[in-house]
Amino acid sequence: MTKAPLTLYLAAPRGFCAGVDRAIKIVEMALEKWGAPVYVRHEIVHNKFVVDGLRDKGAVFVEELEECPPDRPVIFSAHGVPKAVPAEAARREMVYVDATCPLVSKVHIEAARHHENGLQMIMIGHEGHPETVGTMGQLPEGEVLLVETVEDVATVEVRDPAQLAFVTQTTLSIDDTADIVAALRVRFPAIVGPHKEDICYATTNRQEAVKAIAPDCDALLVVGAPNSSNSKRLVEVARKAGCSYAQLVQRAEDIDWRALEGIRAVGVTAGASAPEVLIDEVVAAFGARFDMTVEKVETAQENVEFKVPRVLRIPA
Ligand code: 0CG
Ligand code: SF4
Repeated sequence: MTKAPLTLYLAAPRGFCAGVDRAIKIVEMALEKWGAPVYVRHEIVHNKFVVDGLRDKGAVFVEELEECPPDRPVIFSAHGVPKAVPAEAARREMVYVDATCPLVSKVHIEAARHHENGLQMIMIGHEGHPETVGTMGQLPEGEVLLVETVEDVATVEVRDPAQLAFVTQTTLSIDDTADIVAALRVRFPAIVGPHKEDICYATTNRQEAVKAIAPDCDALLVVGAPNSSNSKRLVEVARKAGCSYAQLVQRAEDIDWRALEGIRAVGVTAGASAPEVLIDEVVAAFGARFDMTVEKVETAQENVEFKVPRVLRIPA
């Protein structure tokens, strides 16, 4: 049987960002330095394949610090933690390594600075997401108000409109966040905040790359996990940019081939926590079924790298 022709647009940048790369390295280096088990509070990054691989090497994943024995090292995930978590680890005299992405830590510092200046904080983010919990947890309970949508802006009750600042989650939709920030600036003209928002370079670049390919695609697949905020945003961006069939897949076995019957062009990208081997697997699955031509579409180049914490760079 002859295979149908298919153009596969491979977005770039896609996949691992510098913060994810660093967080995974931290777990690997901690295992080398201290041996197994090393505890990790929350999935180090939101990807089952990555987590399973580290578990095989001796990492133990837990949700709360209380689940860790005091005599084993613990690592905090890339998404960040409330201030109370390292404080509690220190109180228990635990060895801990913070794998919070430096770009998330930057937002933590911003929030703390505004608070010190007497400003009430608004956080734009998704309720319950670990990054939002971590950033809000930099300040005392009740000091940060959460805003998720433009509608929330209309109803949020602030102490003093003249004494207000905002920060954002790093993995939001650029366009939706711009609308929320604009609504905040209309309702609270004195609000202080970053020039645009706190969305990171990796989130920005992956969304831009999707926008470049989506209009030409009959379908677009985002390799990523259902709990990965930045990956889910890529699906939404693809749909908004004109590709009505955009889906999140964890790996090739999740692809619904019947839904893809008759397509001539497919887009493939991946969230910041999805390893390249899973993208290769998805591309290979298309190659097995179609007479495929791969076209790489690169909209930006990335050369960001973050060092691992010093404790892991010095010998045991
Ligand atoms: O995109 P979120 O914040 O959900 O995290 P993920 O682990 O998927 O990727 C980057 C990080 C940290
Ligand atoms: Fe850091 Fe952005 Fe990657 Fe999150 S998505 S780990 S903020 S670089």
